[in-house]
Formats: sequence, structure tokens, C-alpha cells
Amino acid sequence: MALSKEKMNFLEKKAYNIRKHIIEACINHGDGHAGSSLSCTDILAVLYMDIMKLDVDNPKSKDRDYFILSAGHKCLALYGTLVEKGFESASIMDTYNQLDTPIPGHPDRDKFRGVDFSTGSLGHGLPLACGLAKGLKLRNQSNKVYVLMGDGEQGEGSIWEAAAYASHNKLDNIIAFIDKNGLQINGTTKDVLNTNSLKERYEAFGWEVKEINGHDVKEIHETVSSAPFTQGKPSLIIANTVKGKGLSFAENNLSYHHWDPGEEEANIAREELSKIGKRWHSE
Ligand SMILES: Cc1ncc(C[n+]2csc(CCOP(=O)(O)OP(=O)(O)O)c2C)c(N)n1
Ligand SMILES: [Mg+2]
Repeated sequence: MALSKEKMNFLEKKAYNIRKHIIEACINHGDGHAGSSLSCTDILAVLYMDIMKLDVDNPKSKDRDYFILSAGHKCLALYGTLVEKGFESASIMDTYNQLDTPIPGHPDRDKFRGVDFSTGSLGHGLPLACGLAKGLKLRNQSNKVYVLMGDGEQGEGSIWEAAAYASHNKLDNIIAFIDKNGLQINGTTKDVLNTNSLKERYEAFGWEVKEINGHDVKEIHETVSSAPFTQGKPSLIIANTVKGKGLSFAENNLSYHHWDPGEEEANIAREELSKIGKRWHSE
């Protein structure tokens, strides 16, 4: 079903709000994985606001869908999304990465209601998704398992063992995303470990793969709504993204994988946010 203009507007506004949470938390705390989090914001906004079956008042409900942020360093995007979903008030973002906070530098399921899996060590999200998806199949449950990985993360060998397991076990309840921004921690993926043939590789492992613009909420929505793409096969969405999306000086800039905002950059970021925010405030 085509996405209505109102729904598209709603999702874009949610993505803006999440970006604002990410940027303000980095400024407030003095650092954070801004580039990585801004890269996957639109995907999380679409998933949590309009795709996943998830009741904030009853998150342990048996028929809920699951989300695993395999690239746990992108946690500011997840925290901002959970705040926008209504799991906690926005003030929680002020405690980011402080002692005893529910929202540390990598997500911890025992600390923040709404976080499904503790992650941070790359390469573990897809294996976790396999265990969860297989368990759901054994119980004849129809819940979906969404997992989001980075493109640099594809260098982890555990992902490929899981990719083979998922197709062998016909886990079509797994819908995976790769946030393909072309950068990782210390270089381009092209230079560090080339990821250009990801589509072909996953297809060879028995997956059905689609490639999209990872910042176009309409395209994200339409694509994820049509998953599983083939019955009996796990689905992969390769989302072409821009690391640091929405913060002009950080876009496609390796130095902003982890951002330590000085006063000057903080002021520019606030100005940019308020400029974009006018679109919503004028409604
Ligand atoms: C097993 C493991 N090795 C190394 C790291 C350190 N590390 C954190 S982020 C990162 C780069 C990830 O790049 P990518 O998957 O492309 O994510 P992006 O930040 O571009 O969204 C690395 C190597 C880690 N968290 N876990
Ligand atoms: Mg990357």
C-alpha cells in the first residue's frame, strides 16, 4: 500500500526528532557516535513508528516484533527512537553515558526498557537474530526479527556463519538491514575491507536482497513492508546511506564517526537543527 503524504510527513518528523536527540546528547555529554547514529536514523524511525508490532505498555507481549541493533555503537539512534516511541521521557537523553545511566555508550537490555538485546561487540546481531527467529519458528509464532548491521561490520566472520544458518533454516522471519555508508571506524570500507559485492554474497548464501536509499522514508517503508521478499528465505535490505546525515560538516566525513563537539560546531549544529525544525514548527 502506498504511503500517504500525512504518514510520510509523520515519519520524517520523527526522524528529525531522533536526529535532534542524537545531536543534543553528543553536545551535552561532550561526545558520542554521531556519524554512525545519524546514518541509520531514518530506518529506525520507519521501523519503530510504523512497521514493528510493539506495544510500549506491554513490550513483553508474545506477539511483538523484535529489533537487534547489531552495530551497538549506533545506540544514540536507538535511544532517541525509543524516547520518540514513548518508552521514556526526553530528559533521559541528558544522562547519556554517565555513571549508572540507563543509556550507556552501548545498549544494555537490563538497563533500558525497550532495548531487546545488549550489543556493542560487532558481528553478533545476526547470530542472535537466528536463535530468536528459529525459536519463534519452532513455536509456530509469526513475529518478525529485524536486525541492523553496519557495512564495516560485514568483515566479522560470525555474520557469514549466521547468514548460512538463516537460509538453511528458511528463516524468512529475519529482515536484516545493512547501513551501507561506505565508511567504518578508521577508513572507507573500500580501503579497509571492500563491501562492494554484498548483494551477490548474500544471494549466494541463499538470501533475497533489495537495495534502497536508506534516507528515503517512503522507499524504506515500501521495501520493508514487502518482506519477506520470498517465502522461505531471509530478507536483506542494503540501505545506501550517508554517514553523519543531517549534520552538514559531518556528512560523509570519517572524523565524525565519533564526534567531540567543540563550542563552534555545537552552535552550527544547533542552528542547522533549528533551520530544519522550522518546517515542522510552521505546520
Ligand atoms: C568485534 C568488534 N571489533 C571492533 C569494534 C570497534 N568498532 C566500533 S565501530 C567500528 C566500525 C563499524 O563500522 P560500520 O559497521 O561501517 O558502522 P558505521 O559506524 O559506519 O555505521 C569498529 C571497528 C567493535 N565494536 N567490535
Ligand atoms: Mg559504515
